[in-house]
Amino acid sequence: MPLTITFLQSALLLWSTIAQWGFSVPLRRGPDCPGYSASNVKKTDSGITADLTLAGSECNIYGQDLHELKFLAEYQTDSRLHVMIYDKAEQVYQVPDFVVPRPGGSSSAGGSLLEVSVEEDPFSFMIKRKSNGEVLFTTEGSEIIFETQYLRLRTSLPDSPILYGLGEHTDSLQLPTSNYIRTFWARDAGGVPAGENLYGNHPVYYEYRPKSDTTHGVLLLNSDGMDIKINNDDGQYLEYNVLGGIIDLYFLAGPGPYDVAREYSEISLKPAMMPYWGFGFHQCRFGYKSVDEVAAVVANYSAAGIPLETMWTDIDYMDQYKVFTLGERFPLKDMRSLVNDLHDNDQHYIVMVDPAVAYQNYDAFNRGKDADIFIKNSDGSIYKGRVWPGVTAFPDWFHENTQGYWDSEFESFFSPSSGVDIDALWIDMNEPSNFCVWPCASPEAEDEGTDIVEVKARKMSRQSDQDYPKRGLRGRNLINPSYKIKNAFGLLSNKTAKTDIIHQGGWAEYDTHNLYGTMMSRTSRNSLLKRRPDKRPMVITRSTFVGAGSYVGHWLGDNISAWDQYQTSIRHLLQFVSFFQIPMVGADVCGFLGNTTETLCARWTMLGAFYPFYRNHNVDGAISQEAYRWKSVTDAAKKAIDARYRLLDYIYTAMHKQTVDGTPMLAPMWFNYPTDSATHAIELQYFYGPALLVSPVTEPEATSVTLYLPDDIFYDFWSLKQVRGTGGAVTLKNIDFTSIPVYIRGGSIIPARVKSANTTTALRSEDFELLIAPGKDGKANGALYLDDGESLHPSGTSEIQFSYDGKTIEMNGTFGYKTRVGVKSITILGSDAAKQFELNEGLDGSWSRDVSQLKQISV
Ligand SMILES: *[C@@H]1O[C@H](CO)[C@@H](O)[C@H](O)[C@H]1NC(C)=O
Ligand SMILES: *[C@@H]1O[C@H](CO)[C@@H](O)[C@H](O)[C@H]1NC(C)=O
Ligand SMILES: *[C@@H]1O[C@H](CO)[C@@H](O)[C@H](O)[C@H]1NC(C)=O
Ligand SMILES: *[C@@H]1O[C@H](CO)[C@@H](O)[C@H](O)[C@H]1NC(C)=O
Ligand SMILES: *[C@@H]1O[C@H](CO)[C@@H](O)[C@H](O)[C@H]1NC(C)=O
Ligand SMILES: CC(=O)N[C@H]1CO[C@H](CO)[C@@H](O)[C@@H]1O
Repeated sequence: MPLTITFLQSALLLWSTIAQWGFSVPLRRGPDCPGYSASNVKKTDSGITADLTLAGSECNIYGQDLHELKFLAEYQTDSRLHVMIYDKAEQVYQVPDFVVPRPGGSSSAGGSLLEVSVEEDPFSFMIKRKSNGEVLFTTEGSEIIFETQYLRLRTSLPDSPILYGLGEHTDSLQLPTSNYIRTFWARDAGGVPAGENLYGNHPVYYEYRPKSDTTHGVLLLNSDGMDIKINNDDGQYLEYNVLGGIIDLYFLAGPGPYDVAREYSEISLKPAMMPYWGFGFHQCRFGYKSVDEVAAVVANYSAAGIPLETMWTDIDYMDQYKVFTLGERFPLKDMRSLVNDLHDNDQHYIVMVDPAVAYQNYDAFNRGKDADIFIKNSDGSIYKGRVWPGVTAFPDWFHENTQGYWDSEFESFFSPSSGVDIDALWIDMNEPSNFCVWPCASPEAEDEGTDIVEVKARKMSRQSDQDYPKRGLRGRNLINPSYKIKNAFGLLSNKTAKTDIIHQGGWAEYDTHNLYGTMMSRTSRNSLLKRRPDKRPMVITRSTFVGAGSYVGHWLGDNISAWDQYQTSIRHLLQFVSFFQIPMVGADVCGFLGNTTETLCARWTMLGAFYPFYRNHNVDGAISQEAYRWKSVTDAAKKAIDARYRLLDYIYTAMHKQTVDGTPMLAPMWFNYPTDSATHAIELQYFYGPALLVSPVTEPEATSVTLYLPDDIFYDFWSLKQVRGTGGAVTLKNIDFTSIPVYIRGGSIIPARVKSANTTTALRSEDFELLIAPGKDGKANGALYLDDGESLHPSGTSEIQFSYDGKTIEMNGTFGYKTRVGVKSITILGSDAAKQFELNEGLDGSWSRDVSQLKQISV
């Protein structure tokens, strides 16, 4: 197949180009340090413990070596092994359990899929897969360094390892294996190229081993700044270089990629279920200058006949960008009537809230000051930065009063009876972002310079170590540690909160910077729950850490209206949904920064319909890009929303499953075809739910696409025609700008609404049809989850399975959700034209029908 070869060759070419990006500095192994020797090694059926002692004189390369450590390996479940190396005194910072609750659990070596072993002198540890003895992780041959401000841990890996994860990044989905550095330090990073640190931090990787067809995962649960280096200059390895904290590793045995994702969800916690309406189409932009303009956009969507589910407002609504205020062009009376009109039409409203509170004499600031919730300098004064409103203070999410403060600001400002009655929330700038460049000596000055002043370390002021276990060693240089991670903003404190800040309770910003967005996320979710205790909150955040998905969704940040970013959005999205358990994710449709074009906007509007979170959003000053601005984009939006809404229950079901057991609702190709090596690097095609393969046109202005179809049966979603995948490339031509190639995977049953609607509320009264796409064995199955779409704890839910064996279509399951809606028809796809049959069954109890007895309604 020449096409296949060409396709793979170009993929390889692209691959090597990506692998060569940017990193001119060769990675070198750090200086040799003595490592540790183990004593008092105790092996039990549930794991291993040992004492570790520095095995020579201190090497103190980037701090001071700790002399006495402890090693703990515990089999927590049959597929999860926890390994910790921590200081004997337990003073070194550990990610607080109340931010990322640990799963715990105790199981036995006998039942485990993994096996841990240690070498005593020099100390090293090794993790093997028990079934085949394959070494998954080993520190042998590379001494562990554990210093006050530097940890180094290296595992050797097989040659050309197949690795994924380690985000948030915009690099290739399958990670480069040489000269590659991933930096973990939350950063406000608009429109950046690949290779730099971004908003969120998820130090977990997934590795596929082709020899055994197994996948495993490794999480380093550590929130300090770090560089993870992957290189092959000294054998192939992956090396953690961390600024502090402890070595806290979770090994997940898989053995399949979906298994690893589900196992990871036991640590990250299951994602929060989103409201049904959250899957509707959203419109936003930065730069709507008045409430009238916002209302006009809503009206124009309606006039254009494009279903708009939710209208958003960026920071424009505020008075001079001060949180919890309304600007003069957004008067309360008009805001309330906008929201009422939206609600009357079953539409929704969302606004942005930033963490930074203007340092000015106004209510929100004064109340925060009274509640003492702002981050403070060592002299007790409020720490100042500069964000949208000018000089700002930042809430300390560790402070015991902050939740109450945030709740009450929400309660009054977003009051249903007297405030702006929002339906969900958007939180931004929570890395936290600070426009003020280090040293930020006078945040009041607009032109705060970049002069480097002398960097002084401040000693942490604390009563005694004993009072603050696991909160961080004293006496560290919290501003300028000697090990330099590759933060694209340089110094750790540059353009964010100062890292020598000590939060209430004794935690240093140095150690907890990467948690700021997630702590704000949780606090904000709680505040929404306070307002509407029975309703599922939807919060969309920018900065995330391990576990954030259990509170919030995420938009991919400030992208550029450019074709390459449209492409990047796919791999960026997959990271979050498939690897990090944050499923409610989407990129700004049509692009954020710069001017979009009609063709890009049309394509992106089609693609966005297959993101979990579907929102058009644009920057201030750029040309307008609402879907109704161009004829082709209007057509694209109508067609895309029509398909998305008919499939809404299908994807809602997939999301529900992820919230229950961690099965990713979106998957990269290789998750479904791991043994097909051609799928490993594919990042422009993906599965939307278990059954739909999305393969958009990706090249600028192109109307054709060459895609890969594995050896399997597929059906074109639009024409319902069978397409036999052969494990090779397929070139599609004449794909106009209002089309997107989508395939149904053989073996699937998709419950779809018969008709779309103008709102998701109206959609809920439409009947279903079943699209039955038999696999190679002629069989198919699918699922449908139903609930009221909005309750936090719905009183009745239905979990329905459909199965088809070639003759009989059957529905069974549980039927707690009462609905008048039923299943009107089934459409059976095949090598001939699809056949549709009348059905008229309900969704309130099991049934089974012989297809040969059904009345055919079309040929
Ligand atoms: C809404 O549509 C009208 C009529 O086409 C147009 O004049 C106006 O500029 C549009 N406003 C917005 C905000 O889209
Ligand atoms: C801070 O970031 C700016 C880029 O935004 C850079 O020019 C400057 O050198 C950085 N300063 C430090 C101290 O890293
Ligand atoms: C966007 O288009 C507007 C209007 O044509 C133009 O004034 C502006 O410079 C453009 N912006 C960019 C970033 O190209
Ligand atoms: C949606 O509203 C438009 C008018 O704006 C109407 O023409 C169309 O029929 C409606 N669609 C549905 C599915 O109700
Ligand atoms: C429903 O049917 C499927 C396939 O026939 C079966 O695997 C499943 O156990 C059944 N579930 C219930 C709740 O009866
Ligand atoms: C900071 C940044 O580059 N953000 C996003 C821009 O858009 C692409 C795709 O939409 C994202 O993947 C980027 O991460």
